[in-house]
Amino acid sequence: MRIDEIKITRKIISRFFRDFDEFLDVDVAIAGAGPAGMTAARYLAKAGKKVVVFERKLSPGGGMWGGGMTFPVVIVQEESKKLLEEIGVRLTDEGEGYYSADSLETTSKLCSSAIETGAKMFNAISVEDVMIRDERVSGFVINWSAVEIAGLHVDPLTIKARYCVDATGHAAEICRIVERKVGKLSTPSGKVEEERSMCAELGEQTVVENTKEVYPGLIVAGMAANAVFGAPRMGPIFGGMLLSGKRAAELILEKIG
Ligand code: 48F
Repeated sequence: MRIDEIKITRKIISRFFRDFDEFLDVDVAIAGAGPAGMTAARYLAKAGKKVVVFERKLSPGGGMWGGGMTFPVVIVQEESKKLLEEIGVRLTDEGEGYYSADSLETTSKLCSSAIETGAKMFNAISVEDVMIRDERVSGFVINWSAVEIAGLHVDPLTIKARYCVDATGHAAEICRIVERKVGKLSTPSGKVEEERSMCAELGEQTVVENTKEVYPGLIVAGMAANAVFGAPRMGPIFGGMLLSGKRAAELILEKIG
C-alpha cells in the first residue's frame, strides 16, 4: 500500500466531522473528564444514552493521574471498590477498608471504559458558556482550548443536551457561569458557597449528597459539587468522585428515563 499524506488528512477531517455532527444534539453533555465526569459518562452510555464529554486538556483524567502529591497511587474505600473492579482496575487490600490502585491504570481504564461503553469524549475543547432555553440549561457553548489559551477573539459553537453536567472539579466553572449570567443556584445563598478545607471523611460523604440538580437542566458532580455546596475537600481518596459520577448518572436516568 502506498501512503498518501493528503488521504490521511482527508480521512482525519471527515472522521472528526462525522463524530462531531453525531454528538451535537445529545441526551447528556458533560463538562470535564475527571474521575466524576468519566464515571457519569460510562453509566449513562451503559444505559443507552447519547453522551458527550468535553475536556479542556489534551488528556482526560483531571486530578487522578497524579495520585497524592505525584505519587501515582490512589486510595478508594470499601463502598466504592466495586466501581473500579467493574472496569478491571487491580486493587490491593491495604487493610482497615482501604484499597490502593495505580493511578495511571485507574485513570486510563476510567477513560477507555467510558469510550468503549459508547460515550464520546472530545479533548482540547473547553466549555465557555451554557445555552439557556425556557429558563433551563439546554446545552454547552464550546470553543477550542487553544483559542481560549491564546486569548483569540473567536466566537464559539453550541451543542444541545437534555441534561448538562458540571464535572469541572474544584473550579466548578459551569456553575459559576450560571450564577454570574443566568440566575440563582439551588444553594442556600443562591451562589457558589465555596469549598472548605480538608476533611476527607466529611468530604467523601457530602460529595455524593451534593450531587444534585443545581439549576434546571444542570447537575453538579465530583469536587465541583462540594465547591458549590460549601463542603470540604478530601485529597487523594477517590471513592467519592466515582460514587458521585454514578449518582449523577442515576439522577439523570430518573429524570429522562
Ligand atoms: O479536577 P477533576 O479531576 O474533577 P473531579 O472528577 O475529581 C476531583 C479529583 O481529581 C481531586 C479531588 C478528589 O480527590 O479533589 O481533585 O471532580 O477533573 C475536572 C476536569 O475538568 C476539566 C479539567 O481540565 C479536568 O480535567 N475542565 C475544567 N473546566 C473545564 C474543563 C471547562 N470549562 N471545559 C472543559 N473541561
